[in-house]
Amino acid sequence: MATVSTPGGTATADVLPLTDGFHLVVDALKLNDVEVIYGVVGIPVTDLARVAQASGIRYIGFRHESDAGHAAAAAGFLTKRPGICLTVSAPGFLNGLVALADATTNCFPMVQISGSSERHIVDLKQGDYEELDQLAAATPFTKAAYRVDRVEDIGRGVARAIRSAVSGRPGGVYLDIPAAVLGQVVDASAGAASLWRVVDPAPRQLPSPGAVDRAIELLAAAERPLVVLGKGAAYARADEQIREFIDTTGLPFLPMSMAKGLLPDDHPQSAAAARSLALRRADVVMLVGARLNWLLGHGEAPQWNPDARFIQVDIEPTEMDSNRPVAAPLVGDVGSVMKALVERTKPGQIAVAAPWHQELAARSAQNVAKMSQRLNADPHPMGFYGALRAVRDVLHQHPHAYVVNEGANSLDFARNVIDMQLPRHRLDSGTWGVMGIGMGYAIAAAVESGAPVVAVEGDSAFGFSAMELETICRYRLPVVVIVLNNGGVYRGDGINTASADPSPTTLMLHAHHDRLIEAFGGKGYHAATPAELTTALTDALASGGPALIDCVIDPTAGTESGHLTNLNPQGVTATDTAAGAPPKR
Ligand code: ADP
Ligand code: TPW
Repeated sequence: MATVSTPGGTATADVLPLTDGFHLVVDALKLNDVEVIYGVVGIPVTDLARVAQASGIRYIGFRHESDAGHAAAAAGFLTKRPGICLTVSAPGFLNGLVALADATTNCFPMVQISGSSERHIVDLKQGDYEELDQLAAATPFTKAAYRVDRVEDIGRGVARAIRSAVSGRPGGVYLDIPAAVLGQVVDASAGAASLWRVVDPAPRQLPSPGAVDRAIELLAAAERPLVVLGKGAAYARADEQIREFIDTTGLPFLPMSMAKGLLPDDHPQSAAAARSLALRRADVVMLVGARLNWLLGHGEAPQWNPDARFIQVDIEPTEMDSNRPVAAPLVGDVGSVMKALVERTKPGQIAVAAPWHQELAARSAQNVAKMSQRLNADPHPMGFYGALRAVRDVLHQHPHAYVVNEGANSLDFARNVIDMQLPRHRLDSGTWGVMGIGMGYAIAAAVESGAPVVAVEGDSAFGFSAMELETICRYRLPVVVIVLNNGGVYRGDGINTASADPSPTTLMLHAHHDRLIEAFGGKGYHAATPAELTTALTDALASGGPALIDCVIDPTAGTESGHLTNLNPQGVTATDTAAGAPPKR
């Protein structure tokens, strides 16, 4: 039976101790090991945050629910437990919903707990304070959505939300708790008895031996096998099993962006520097916690070998065959599947032919040489590569630092330039390519790990969550934000030929983002050369406190939509043409 906290009343012999909905929600969360809540307070959840804080749960108060939600989602990815986001009714709830939907899309476990208005008034649309049918609104964007209508169901609601978020394919869960339920007072012992701890919320899921052997046989017969590691593999925390499988088989592997560091980026079997060749030539591809979605060109030619055969390791059975036929489905959790693969592979059964390794190694060497030319070119004004070389080199001295990354060019270039040594240390815009995850993810990484965080941000991307600099300073988090400032969405040289207004992609060219953090007592830096950036980042990391480096980048650097120009439909009368911009593909 759970112990229960009370709203401050003292029990006497003739008065039964009482509790209420606020305390029961907090007790239920504590019972299920929740340590941090990310949120924004207001009616009707302000007391929930206070009670949580008094109970020892850490409450991190944000300036916008979207950022609190992104933080909760990142916490879910980093800890393999549901990140909790707390929002107020209607507008606050809706602000959080983007992050909840994004968590579902990214397969991160998260629970958004929101207060809501009086049910009977909402349901008859009588116009209550912040009236909205939140359960109905959340349902299409979530893995599961629940409402607690009676105080005695709080324990059940929390248990269902937690299990739904982390079991099977993780995702975003909505838990609606109307104000009336939060304020309802009940007998404390009955309240305590209504709570429970979820047993084994994310049970292991083992593949059948036949399915494992089928995959091994396919790999054994391959001439040019390839393993693709996705963020599901990073999330699974099966680091040892994955390492053992890759090391014992000698298979080349390709990490998706958030799987970087699962095996170190300088691992000899990494095919990252020969990515396009690897995709185009591989004849058997094993996807591990990675979907064959747009990020992998749906597995289709010309990016892929049209005859490639696929093995897919995924906890979600319906993911199989979503894009290409899967010849060897391995439905299960990554840890169990990789362990079974290691156990059932006979010594020497999977051997990678030397020519394939040589082909990949030769292309990698070529591409590394090309990349180092770009990195060392040092144009004036500074371009993305010069800046990112400086960031990469400083981060080599700080392998434990977390890297958060968003933007278009800032994302595409940094993903390739900044190598990772440790699993789950890189967080980025993810499956949807969302701008605005930056400060929320950075805050969660700092809060959950205590380690330094470096957020590499496009100037446009940064703007989406910039006000959370105040949150970073208020909690004195070890976050260093680098704004790659080229004065625009994508580029800073957009031209509007129709009127005196700035072009749609234009932002303030000479903005000093460093002054934003100074408003809150953080340290601001301004860097216009790689050397200045090196000094600033070194100093900022040494200081351990919040800092922002405004890094001036050539406004003509980068391309519209970064590496996604092919997805960008081109209008016939585009007025926002950037002078000298390379033609869109
Ligand atoms: P990426 O974007 O890195 O390619 P995706 O987000 O597309 O990765 O894919 C992640 C996949 O991992 C999802 O299909 C999800 O079902 C799967 N997944 C998440 N957790 C696990 C786990 N513990 N075991 C197996 N698969 C998992
Ligand atoms: C929630 C569309 C994709 S990338 C981007 C936007 C607005 C910003 C690119 O400029 P930035 O980066 O950040 O300065 P860089 O390095 O190219 O200069 N709203 C949301 N998500 C997305 N993806 C967009 C808009 C977009």
